Amino acid sequence: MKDASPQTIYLADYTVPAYHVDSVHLTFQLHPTATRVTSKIAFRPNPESADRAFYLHGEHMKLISARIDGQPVDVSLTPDGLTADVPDAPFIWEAEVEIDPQSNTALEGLYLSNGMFCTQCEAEGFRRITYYPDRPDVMSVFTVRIMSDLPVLLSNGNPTDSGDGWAEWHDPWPKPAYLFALVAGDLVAHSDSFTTSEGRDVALNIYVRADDIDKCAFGMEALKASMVWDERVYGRAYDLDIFNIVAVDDFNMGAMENKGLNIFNSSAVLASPETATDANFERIEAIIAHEYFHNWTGNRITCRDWFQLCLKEGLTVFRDQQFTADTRDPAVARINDVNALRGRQFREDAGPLSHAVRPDSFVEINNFYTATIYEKGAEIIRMLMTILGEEDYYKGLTEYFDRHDGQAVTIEDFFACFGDDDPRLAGFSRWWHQSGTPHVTIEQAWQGSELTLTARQETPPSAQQQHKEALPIPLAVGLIDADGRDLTPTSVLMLNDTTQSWTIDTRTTTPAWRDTNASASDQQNSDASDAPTLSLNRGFAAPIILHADQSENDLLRLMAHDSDTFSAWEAGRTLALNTLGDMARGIKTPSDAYVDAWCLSLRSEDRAPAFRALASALPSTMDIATHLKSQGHTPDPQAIYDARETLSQQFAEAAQDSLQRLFAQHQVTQSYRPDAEQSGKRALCGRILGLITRLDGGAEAAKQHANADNMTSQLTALGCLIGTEHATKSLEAFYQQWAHERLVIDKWFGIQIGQAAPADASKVAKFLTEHEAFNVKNPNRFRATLGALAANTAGFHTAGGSGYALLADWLITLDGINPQTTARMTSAFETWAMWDSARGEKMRVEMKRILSTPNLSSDTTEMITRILG
Ligand code: 0A1
Ligand code: ZN
Repeated sequence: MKDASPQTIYLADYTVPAYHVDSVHLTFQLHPTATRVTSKIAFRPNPESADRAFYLHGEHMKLISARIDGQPVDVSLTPDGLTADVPDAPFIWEAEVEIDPQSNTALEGLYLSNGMFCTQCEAEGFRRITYYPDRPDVMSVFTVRIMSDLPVLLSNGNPTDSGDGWAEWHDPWPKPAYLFALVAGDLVAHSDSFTTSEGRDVALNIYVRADDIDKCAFGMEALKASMVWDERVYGRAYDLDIFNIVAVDDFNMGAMENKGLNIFNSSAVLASPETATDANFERIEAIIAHEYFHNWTGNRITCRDWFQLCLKEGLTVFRDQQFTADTRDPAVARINDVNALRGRQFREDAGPLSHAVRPDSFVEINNFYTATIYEKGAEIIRMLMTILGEEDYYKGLTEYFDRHDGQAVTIEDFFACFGDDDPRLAGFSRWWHQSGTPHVTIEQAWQGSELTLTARQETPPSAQQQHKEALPIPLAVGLIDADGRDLTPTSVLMLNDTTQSWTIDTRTTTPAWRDTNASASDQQNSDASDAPTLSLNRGFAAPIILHADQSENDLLRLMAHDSDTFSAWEAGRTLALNTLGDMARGIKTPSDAYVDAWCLSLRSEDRAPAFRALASALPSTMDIATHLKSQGHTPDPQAIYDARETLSQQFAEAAQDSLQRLFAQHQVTQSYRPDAEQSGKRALCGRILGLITRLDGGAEAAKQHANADNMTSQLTALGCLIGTEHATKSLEAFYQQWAHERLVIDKWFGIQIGQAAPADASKVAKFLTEHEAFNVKNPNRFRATLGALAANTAGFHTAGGSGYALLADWLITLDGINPQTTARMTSAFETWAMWDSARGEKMRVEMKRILSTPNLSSDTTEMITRILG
């Protein structure tokens, strides 16, 4: 068990490690219930530390023996480690411990997954393997000997020697313990090779169970593309002779960037056209890139302490977003990024879990692998690039790699590489320290042909930070005329103060913005229909909530014509939010102009199918609820659900005449490729099939479901059929067809719950938790079931509270098995204050019930306590 009274850890308390580690030798004698780990570690007192206390982390293990410089030593065991008296000079520590991988259901440290030994050491899993100073600023060179009868024995670095029943690995690059990895199993490899720009030949392998060998080719291509991209764009080449990826069925997160031995959740690497959807392929490509890019941003340069987590995660997410934008359609990629940011990070930042990208304190670091640290962290790097321009951005990055290679550093070290005193970056570091999403209100005023734009920013106070300062916000602004032509190129206006104004004379030949002090308030809004229209926050250059109060006409113009594809989508989304919000409140029906524009956009040959698929989708129930809340209304999830249904039906009827034609026109006839072009067409056809189903009761979808030769088409059709008379038969057929494929059965669980009508969702979820294929110990299956319930907003938030109770029951059960996944899933309750008081209270009651569970983990305790506030 963990320490019973978890401590809050403060950034301000950081001190350098008392000892350096010069080398680590580990020997593993693998056994399912009694693995012996022998360590031989060379310690050296750190002259920069005044502290001589010798402390090693260690949990969940039995100490067999300990020696210093060959002599047995007495140690004092603490609940989470040990202390000992040590010489005041370099010394060799040797210890033997015993651990039990089989009973390790937490999936941290060394554990067993379907007979395969594997490890997860980030953030603090290594301390479950042996006694060690388990902190990221202790970096060392590791040599690892694995003894086991299993045929494949892997660790970090390069293989150095092997024999019957053993293998040895050596990693020449100093690394913190969180990047340690070991795998042993009955595995087969999909192999390839790569020659780096520096001329190094690298062996590439994806290790999987034999059944999965046909699902590795795409991942391998993605890996090679990532290697090429990082050399081309960031000048970073790979640095070992071998790069291994292993697919594991039981894994808490997506994947892990262990040096030279990435371990992946099988859902984040295995794919074949028959078993994986286009969205799966795209996610796999992004995660492979992400983990590979960590080799430089995370591994070669790592974090000094866990408060700096965004240093590696925000930067690496930004790099994987750039890679996806380069590999696929950049506008579509950006829309997907922003949808994810709003859906997870804005939501987090608006509630009780709001925290800074670089927090000042935490209890359980595992609870800080958040959307804020990852996604907002990436947005900050994006803004850095927007403000500095590409050339200076890459110059700063090169400086960072040159200056800090081999070190464990801080956000300040990173930021200093861009020139501490660059006036363009004044105040920029606040983005890392201040939590909350800034609201920016835009007013426009016309005087003749002159337009004055006034921007005002405000970040609402949050529980941990009452006072918020103005942030430097890059506002990317365009101006388009009545025919939709750009009057100016996109201009980046820097909003540094609380309020600022800029003026532009729209009649000059090359209109340009200039700073003004003019207040917009005494001037007139233009109501001339031929006045130019502002296109705001183009490309979502800043992660802000914009209040621009643009007219329906302006939004329709932007939706149809904006040269910034992201902003065209954004205008359509704003129109949809306004419409659905009003419908949910029962105060308005959709305007004809909006419905016509939506039909036009579905048919528009000028835009890529992938874009049209996104543009024709309605904002999520949660997005609409958030929108209503920001307008001061209490959202009713059922009313929002009904509004979405009504509008979708209206769209289907309005577009009726063109649906079959569009559906036929965009069918993919070539053999399956998961690339941007084909997947865009399938996404559009999927949208259209949803509309057709509203009109034909599912006949077309049932046909597609029965005949599909790829998972995207099959699953899309199955999703359409839920709620129709074809549902039961199709779900049964799907299960029979795919019962042997775990990742496909996860989809089967997820789609039934995710697409269930509100009144059915928790009943379906409960029924499926009793299904023979449900497995509480497998995080993917648990998420596919209970996570899908939480994501079905109207279904989870039914007025009776059955969704809340079911989730709470299962989180209580899971906590004793896997605290990390339990804690992450408590965020389903983070929106309690958004709903009416009856719902909010029911959510609080369930959270208190969880909290009162005897022996609740510190992970879950921290999360629930923070959410309750
Ligand atoms: N560093 C990995 C994700 C990861 C984080 C934490 C984990 O356990 C607490 C596991 C994996 C990444 O960013 O991909
Ligand atoms: Zn990462």
